[in-house]
Amino acid sequence: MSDMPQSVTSARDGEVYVVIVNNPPVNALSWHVRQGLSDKFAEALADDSVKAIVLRCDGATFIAGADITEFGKAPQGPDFNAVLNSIEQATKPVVAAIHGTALGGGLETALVCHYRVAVPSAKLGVPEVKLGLLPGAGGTQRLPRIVGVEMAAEMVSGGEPLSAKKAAEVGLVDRLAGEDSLAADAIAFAREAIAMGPRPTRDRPVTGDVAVIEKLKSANARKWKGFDAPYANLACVEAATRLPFDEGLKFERTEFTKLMSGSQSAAQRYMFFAERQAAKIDGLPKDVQLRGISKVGVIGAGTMGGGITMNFLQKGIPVTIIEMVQENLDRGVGVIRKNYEASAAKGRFKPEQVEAMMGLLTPSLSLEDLADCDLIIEAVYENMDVKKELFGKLDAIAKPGAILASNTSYLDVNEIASATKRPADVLGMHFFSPANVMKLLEVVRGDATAPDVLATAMAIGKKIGKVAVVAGVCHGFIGNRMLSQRQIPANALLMEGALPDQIDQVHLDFGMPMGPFQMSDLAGLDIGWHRDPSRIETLRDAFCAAGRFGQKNGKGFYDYDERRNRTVSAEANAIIEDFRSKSNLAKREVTTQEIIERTIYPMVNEGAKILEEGKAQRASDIDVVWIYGYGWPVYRGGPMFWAGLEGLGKIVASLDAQGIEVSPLLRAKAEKGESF
Ligand code: 3H9
Repeated sequence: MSDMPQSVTSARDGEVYVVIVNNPPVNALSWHVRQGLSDKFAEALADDSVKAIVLRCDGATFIAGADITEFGKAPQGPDFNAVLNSIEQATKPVVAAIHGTALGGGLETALVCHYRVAVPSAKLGVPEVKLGLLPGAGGTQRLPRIVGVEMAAEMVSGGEPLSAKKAAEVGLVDRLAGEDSLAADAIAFAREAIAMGPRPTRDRPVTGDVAVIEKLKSANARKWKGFDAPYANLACVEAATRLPFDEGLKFERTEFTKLMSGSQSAAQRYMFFAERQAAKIDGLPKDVQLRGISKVGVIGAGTMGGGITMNFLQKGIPVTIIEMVQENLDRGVGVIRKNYEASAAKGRFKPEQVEAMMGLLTPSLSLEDLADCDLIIEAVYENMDVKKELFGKLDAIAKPGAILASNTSYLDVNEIASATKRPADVLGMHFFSPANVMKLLEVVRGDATAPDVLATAMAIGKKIGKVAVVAGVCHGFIGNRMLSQRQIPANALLMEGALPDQIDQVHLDFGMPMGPFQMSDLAGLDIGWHRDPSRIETLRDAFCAAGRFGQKNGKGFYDYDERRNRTVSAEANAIIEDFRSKSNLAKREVTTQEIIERTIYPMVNEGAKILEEGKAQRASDIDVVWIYGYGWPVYRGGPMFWAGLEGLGKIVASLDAQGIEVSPLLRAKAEKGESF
């Protein structure tokens, strides 16, 4: 293998042989790393002058896992498990020296080492479950032999890493090294380990109580609904408690192969890269300089403005929040405090952190107080005239170079920008409610938006923990534009004989957090209502006339109790039936399949139109929007990925049969047998 990259090298420190991995960016276990490990360990073991071995990594991190880009391709290089087994069976003590993140296959590599030394800032975990997988290189069998069944079950099924300190407490790390002296400390530990000798993990007993597995399943039933991987992970840990090691490994292999060949893991691995891809902006100069954002202004202290504000305060960025009347300002600030205090009560913040965050907030009734802000986000009433007037005022107040953003969810950002003399500094930053929780941020690029303004908005989005996606100007941008293509046919289906509960249930079973009518009730049925109960032109008019406004007054498509639990409403269904009977449509049976074809296929079609119009940079960005903004189940990979699983040909045939204008891009891809 003459073209093999030199990603594994070695060094000597007396009787200690040091194996060094260097495979940027994250030292993933690509085929040449496995080959290098195999070669270097063989060399160390064959050399009688070597008494102990240290495995460490160059760069930012210890091994962060298997190389995900190799998954699904023809295998190359030595088998990972074979390499790990040979390390574990080494006749000389092996010490892993861990910094950065030891994740997945990286932690599994550390688990076959006989001892582990880590710097305090290191993190150790098995996040495979988040990729729809399980630690398939012995992790599910070796972890319970080191940290016990309880901790192992929690780690594999949740995927969250442990801090090195915690890892040291539970026996996963044998010694904490100095933050800046890992290489030397690991060598010193290896010298001590010569006397202790090898300690193969496979020979250690499994400890702990297997009952934890059922407890974890019931505690996470809601969170894991629809997912295969958490259960497969737990099945492997359970197997470790009753099977000999090699049998356990076989069990793990079978489960791993099942997950790896299934569509859930394919979707979740796709999303891993989609999320990272979304941060990349097409057509932007590489050397674009970001604008500094050290002070933010938010206009509007309602639900959205307050939620947006919280994101910045949490990252230590001061915010000036503006309202028009004192009472609303006080209420908005009060809600922010209450939310933080509720989080503090749950242990997410210390009380002094709450005070520190609130100390960064400046409430004001005067737009003039935004003069020193670097970024101003408008979150007021969704009305073009109101927004244009506001942006005109901001133009006069904001300092030169300040970024002016609108949180509009539908309106034309170009028109908003035209109200200023600096359209290059204007863009959309569309947050999703609750804005302090939902991870999606649609960054809407206006025709005139300057590259550095766009890049800065994307970067600040990342800084406040959002997954930011670039969208072009169109009604509803990416997410809401597609959402409307779900609501229109859902309403039509009610007129054909389906009931809200039936349609919503199909969406819940699909894995969505709520169906179209639950969402309508949440948003409020009276939005945009003409307020004349005698004028009933639409089903919504009928609901509002009957005083059914949605969750806000406990009555909408469903009835709600004071804890907002919903039940099917006889009254609501009677209103639907009454309205339907006045139409000329005959009532008929509507099937689950029809609900999917009528309400989900048109979303895919709209996504394709968004792509062909260049309003989204790539299909995977659309998927990121739906997963992080609307709770589309990640194991189905977003609407565009899912369309590929469903079959584009099937979707086009159904849309044709429904008389829907099919996107030329969708049709062309279907004809070529492609997916997005
Ligand atoms: C596994 O191990 C299976 C085994 O149990 C069984 C085998 C039989 N492979 O996230 P970043 C790329 S499954 C390939 O932006 P950060 C990433 O795409 C694996 N590439 O940096 C990006 O590329 P680009 C279990 C990878 O500092 C670049 O590295 N392990 C991999 O914010 C930087 O990534 C995991 O699931 C990979 N494994 O975070 C860990 N990882 O620059 C997955 C990253 O071209 N990784 N890349 O966009 C992570 O969680 C984060 O990347 C990490 C760094 C925390 C390591």
